[in-house]
Amino acid sequence: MKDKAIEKLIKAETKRQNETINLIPSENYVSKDVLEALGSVLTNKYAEGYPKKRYYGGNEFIDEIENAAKARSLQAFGLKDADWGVNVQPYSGSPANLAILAALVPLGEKIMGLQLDMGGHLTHGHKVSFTSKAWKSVPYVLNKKTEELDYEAIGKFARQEKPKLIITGYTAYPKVIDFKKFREIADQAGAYLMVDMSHFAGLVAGGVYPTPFKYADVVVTTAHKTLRGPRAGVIFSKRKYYVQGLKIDDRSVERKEIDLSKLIDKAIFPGLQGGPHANQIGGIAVTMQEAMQSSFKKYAKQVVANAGVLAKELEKLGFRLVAGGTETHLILVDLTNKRMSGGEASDKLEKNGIIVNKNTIPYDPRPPMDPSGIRLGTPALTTRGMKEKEMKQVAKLMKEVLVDNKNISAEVKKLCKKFPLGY
Ligand code: DSN
Repeated sequence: MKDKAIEKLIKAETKRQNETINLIPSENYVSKDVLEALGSVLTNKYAEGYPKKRYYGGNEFIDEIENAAKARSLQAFGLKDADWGVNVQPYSGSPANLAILAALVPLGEKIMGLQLDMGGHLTHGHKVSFTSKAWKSVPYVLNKKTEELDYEAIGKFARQEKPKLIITGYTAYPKVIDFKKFREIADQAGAYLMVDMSHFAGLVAGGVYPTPFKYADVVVTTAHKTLRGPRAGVIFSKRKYYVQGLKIDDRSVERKEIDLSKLIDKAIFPGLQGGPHANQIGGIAVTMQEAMQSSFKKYAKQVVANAGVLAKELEKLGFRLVAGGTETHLILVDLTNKRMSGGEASDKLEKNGIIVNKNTIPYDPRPPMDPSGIRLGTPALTTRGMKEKEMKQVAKLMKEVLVDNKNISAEVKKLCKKFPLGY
C-alpha cells in the first residue's frame, strides 16, 4: 500500500487476529476468495435498482453477480425461487431488519421481539433503537427460572398484545428455537413471523440447526457470522403470503395473496438504501457457494461439537452457564459466583490474548455497560481448525486467568501459532 500508516495498522490487525483466541460468537475468518471479492473492482460500480432494472449503465456483470448471489442464497438453504424472494442488497443486519419492519408493519403499529438484555437485538425494538420510535415495541422476556423461551407465556402475551409482527432469532441465546411454536403464536396473534437467523445461519446451512423456512414469513441473516462471509445482510421473504380478511358475506372469507418479496425489495431500494455494495454482493455469492460444500457441513457440525465441549469444561471448572449450557455455537457465562463483572473478565482475558464480549444475562441486576456475563462462541476457532482437545485447553486457560490470576499470554500465542489464519 502507498498509505503506510493504514498499511501498518492493517498488518497489526492481521497479527492481532492471528495471535489471539477469538471467542466472540458473531465473528469469523473469511476465505481468501471472499476477501478477494470484497477488495475487488466491484466496489467501483453504482448499481441502484435491481438486475435488468438499474438506474446506471454498465451493469452487465454486476447483474450476473447479483443474480448468482440470489440463486446461491436460495440453494444454500434448499429454497425455490417460486416460493421465496431473496434480497442481497442490505448493507448489513440492522438496515435489513429496518427494511423488513418498514415493508410489513405500518408506522406506529406493534412489533414484538425478545428484550435486548435477555438476548434480543437493538433492531428488534429496543428502546434506544429507531425501531421503537417508529413502531410500538412490546418485548417478550425469558422464563426467569429456566432462562429459556417460555412459549406458553409468549403466546399468552402475543394474544393479548396482538402485534403485527413477531421476531424470533437472537444474539445471545444458547438454545435451539422451536419455530413451529412461534408459527402457532404468530397465527394466534395475527402477526407476521420474522426469523433473524444471523447468528445461526451457518448452522442451518450446515444442517445442524432446524430450518426456520418451514414456518417463517420472512427470514433475515447477516453473512458474516456462522456463515463466514462478508459484512452484509440477506432477506428471504415468502412469495405467497395469504391474508385472511375482507369478509365478503357471512360465510366466505377472501384469501388475499401477497408477494412479500415485492414489499421488501421496495423497502430496501428506493425506500431505505441507495446504491448496493456490489463487492459485498460478490462476497455473498462466494460465501453461499462455500456454504454448500460438504466441508462446510463438517465445519458447522464441529462448531456445535466444540461449543458443547467448551461449555462442559467450563462448567466442570466451576463456571455457571446461563440456561444450563448450549445447543448451538454460543455460550453465556454468568460470572456472579466468581465475584467479577463481565467487563472485568473481558479485560483480564484480553490482556492474556483471549477475546470475548461482556454481555447481560437474563434478569441481570447489573447495568449493560458492565453486566454480569460474558458471551462465548466457537465459529472463529473452529474455522482455524481447532477441535475438542483445544476447547478443553481454552477452558483451562480461561480458568487460569479468571480464577487463578495467572498470566497465560505465552500459551495463547503458542496455541494460535499451531492454527494460522492463512493471512
Ligand atoms: N452485534 C451482533 C452480535 O455481536 O451478536 C449482532 O448484530
